[in-house]
Amino acid sequence: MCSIVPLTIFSFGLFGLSVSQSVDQTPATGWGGIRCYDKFRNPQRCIPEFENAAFNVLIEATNTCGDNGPIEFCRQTDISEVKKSCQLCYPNQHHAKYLTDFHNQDEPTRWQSETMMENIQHPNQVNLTLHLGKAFDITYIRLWFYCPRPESFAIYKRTKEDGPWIPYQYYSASCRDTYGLPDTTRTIRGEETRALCKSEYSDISPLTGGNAAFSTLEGRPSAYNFDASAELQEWVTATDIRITLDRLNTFGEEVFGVEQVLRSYFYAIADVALGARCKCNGHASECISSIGMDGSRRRVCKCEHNTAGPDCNDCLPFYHDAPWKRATAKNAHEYLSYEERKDIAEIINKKECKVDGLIISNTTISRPENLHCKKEALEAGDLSGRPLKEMSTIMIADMYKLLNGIPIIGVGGIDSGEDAYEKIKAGAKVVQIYTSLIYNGPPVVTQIKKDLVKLLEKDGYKNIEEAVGKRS
Ligand SMILES: Cc1cc2nc3c(=O)[nH]c(=O)nc-3n(C[C@H](O)[C@H](O)[C@H](O)COP(=O)(O)O)c2cc1C
Ligand SMILES: [Ca+2]
Repeated sequence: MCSIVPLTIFSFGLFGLSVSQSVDQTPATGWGGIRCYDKFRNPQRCIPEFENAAFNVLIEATNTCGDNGPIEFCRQTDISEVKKSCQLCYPNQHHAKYLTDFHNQDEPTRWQSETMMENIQHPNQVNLTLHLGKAFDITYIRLWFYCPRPESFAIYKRTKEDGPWIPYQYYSASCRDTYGLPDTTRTIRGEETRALCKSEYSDISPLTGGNAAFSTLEGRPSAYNFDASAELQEWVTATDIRITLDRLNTFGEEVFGVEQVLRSYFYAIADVALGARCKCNGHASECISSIGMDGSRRRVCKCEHNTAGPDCNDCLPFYHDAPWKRATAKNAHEYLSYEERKDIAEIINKKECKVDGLIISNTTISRPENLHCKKEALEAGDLSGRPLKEMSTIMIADMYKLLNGIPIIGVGGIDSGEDAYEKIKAGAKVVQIYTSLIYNGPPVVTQIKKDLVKLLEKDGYKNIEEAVGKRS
């Protein structure tokens, strides 16, 4: 039985992430993305725009002031005198939706927990959980407190919706006692996906308006070579974020158990921002809303480069000729790399694989610079015919050197006896035409054969076989 392996000349590749430390308050979207094709329709690594992925996404809170009926809370108004002014909070007044809403910076809306009087202090904890609905590449997580920053709190992430919670960062004035970790700001190579504990944000001052910003790549040495670090690419990935508020900061006077004092200790946060890009592995410049089978709305990458899946993490059906890869800054992996071509040749060369021939190549989704039809070049779809000729001839010559005599069927832009001869000299034993047949009809075959005979004679070859692979 005869088997033929068509070898398409495309493949896919990887991408990195810029480190941003911006902590602006809740912009719905930020800096733009990068398109997947340049103006000549050549593929390039693309990325969706930078955005606040938490904006208007509902955070689940395990405790909210007023949820169990109105309760009284008192505000710390001055550090030295500790004056207290008390008021009630009502159901929905400090709902978790106010963590991610759009508000006036001067009068921010806020989520607030119950107070120490309702026993929210350590060892009890309050959790805030954010489900993103898909994977994002997280650059920073920023919290804007409306109370003193907690004495201890932690950030966790999930990389799959049903996966385990993975520690991302601990903040504590008592790192050792509370989390069993040293107080550090840097990791070392080999331990770059370890969550650190920092005491940086754990002072009781300021009493309100303090920020805590966690930059996912800060203090991690491979951040400067992010493209090559599979470890850090995984580290920045998250589908869900959880903040655990573990211990309230106090002035210490709560030990006397005075109700008004206990009512002055609670958690309150005005804003949670997540600086991130929708994770599309370098194969999409946009993340769009999609309605699932169950009617639920979620975001998915608008995949290009013949990829598919919510994160462009797979090849489209019938585009599995090359293995799936992330796109890199240097290479969107449109073409098979030399290593990949070598791998393919190695398999084909094995006798037990029983491959009788290789078709090189199929069409291209790139747009060579010398295309005359600039307008049509902007349309989506594959390109065949003359613009493909040189690309496929180069691929034939390359593969000819790697194959141990497995016949190559040369195809791509053959229009004349001269074109066919070029393919033969590059290494093709047989040639195939498609586009030219459409434009010129069957007589083109007779013409090609006649011209080919003349060219072979001119160079002193008795038959096609003798000319195969003779390109200098
Ligand atoms: C309209 C059209 C349909 C094609 N359909 C197929 C196909 O079904 N399977 C395949 O392997 N190649 C297909 N090809 C690719 C051709 O076989 C050929 O590899 C490619 O067009 C390059 O050769 P050409 O420049 O002579 O057209 C198609 C090409 C065109 C233009
Ligand atoms: Ca708010």
